[in-house]
Amino acid sequence: MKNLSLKKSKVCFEQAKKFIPGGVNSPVRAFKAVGMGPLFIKKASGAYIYDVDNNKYLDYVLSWGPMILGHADKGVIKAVKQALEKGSSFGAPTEKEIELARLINQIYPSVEKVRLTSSGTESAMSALRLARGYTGRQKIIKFQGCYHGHFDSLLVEAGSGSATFGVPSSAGVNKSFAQDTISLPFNDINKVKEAVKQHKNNIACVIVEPIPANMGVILPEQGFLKGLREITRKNNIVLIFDEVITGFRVALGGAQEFLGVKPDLTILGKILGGGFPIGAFGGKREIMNLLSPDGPVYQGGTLSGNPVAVQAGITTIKLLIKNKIYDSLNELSSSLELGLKEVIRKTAVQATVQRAGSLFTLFFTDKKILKNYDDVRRCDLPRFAGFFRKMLKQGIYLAPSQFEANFISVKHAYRDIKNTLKAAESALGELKR
Ligand code: KE4
Repeated sequence: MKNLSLKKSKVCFEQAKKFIPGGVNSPVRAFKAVGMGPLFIKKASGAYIYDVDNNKYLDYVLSWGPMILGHADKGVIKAVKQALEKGSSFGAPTEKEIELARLINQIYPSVEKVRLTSSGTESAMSALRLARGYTGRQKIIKFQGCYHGHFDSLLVEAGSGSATFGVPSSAGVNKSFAQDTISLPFNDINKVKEAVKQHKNNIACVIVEPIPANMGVILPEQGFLKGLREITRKNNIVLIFDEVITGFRVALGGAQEFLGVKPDLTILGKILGGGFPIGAFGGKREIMNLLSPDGPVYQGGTLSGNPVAVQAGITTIKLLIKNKIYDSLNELSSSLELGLKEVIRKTAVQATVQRAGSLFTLFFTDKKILKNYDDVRRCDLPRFAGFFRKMLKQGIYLAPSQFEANFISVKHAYRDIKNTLKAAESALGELKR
């Protein structure tokens, strides 16, 4: 397997570290979990991404999800250019925000009203405050390995980057914050029942990734989400679905459409902005009406509803609807899953694949099914890192952590799947030896 020339990325990394903590603006990009320095990217187009050493890779990270249409989609770029020519930010309401809010409500009927923000973290943080304001209660329930951005209350046994570094709870998070966060194993409805019984009437919300992707892709067991819905409804607890990854990904209407369970509040992001900074939180009118300026729960943002990001989102969503992408995207994704399972069988490496729509993770484990964070923590992380590096050398750019998901775009073709499977067979074969 040829060695990659990453000379320029290495030089960039040294320069970046002089001015930027860890040389990156988001930890998981540092590639620490895969034992190498990060790639510095020069450009991307369609399903491909190019680094500063002119290496070309098939991209399964897609900016951690947003680029479902592929990079540099011509329709999105044209619409964004036109929006940009009218000015980039006004700090005042625009008609386009009404159009995007209406689109979200049409696609997510549970979202009767929605507030736009600039990131998933900002949306999760605001949704939590709103749930506490609405219920007058303090405690929240989240699930180990689920990640909802870097808000203090939610950086307790979180997934994604914080799991990647084995730092489930971040430094700097006040004990008082962590004390109000009850972190339970995903897929264990009895633990939820026990926690609700123990902290009766003091739980404001349950926040969950309905299909967790920040500990790799974990599938909800039959009845788990329905059980959450029943328990929260019975105890007047706000059920929050964090659909920042699953929204517009596993189905146009996200996991709530895919699995048929409706939350009280929904958090959106990533695809919603088509690659531009955006987040959103929304849900029942009676809850959302508590938000300032009409209600007592304060929330705001300079660039919330930014006209350029909003236009990118509207264009992206309209293209997803017009091109009816989900059946063919899911078929392509299924062919990759089945192909990888066949390669794992042939090479007899201890690994398995879990997928939801066009979201998937290859786990290095002897387990047939991974149900929660503990299962993922037992994976063979060094073997994952070796597999990642061998795939990268063959031009396949996977998510650089066992605790992340991979994403497929409409620009990935069957020949790309074929090449991925060929590279995986060679990489797994080498790992086996
Ligand atoms: P942002 O603040 O990064 O826009 O969104 C936070 C967030 C909230 N909820 C879910 C389910 C998420 O997955 C995320 C962010 N996802 C990570 C990747 N797993 C973003 C990548 C990064 O942190 O650099």
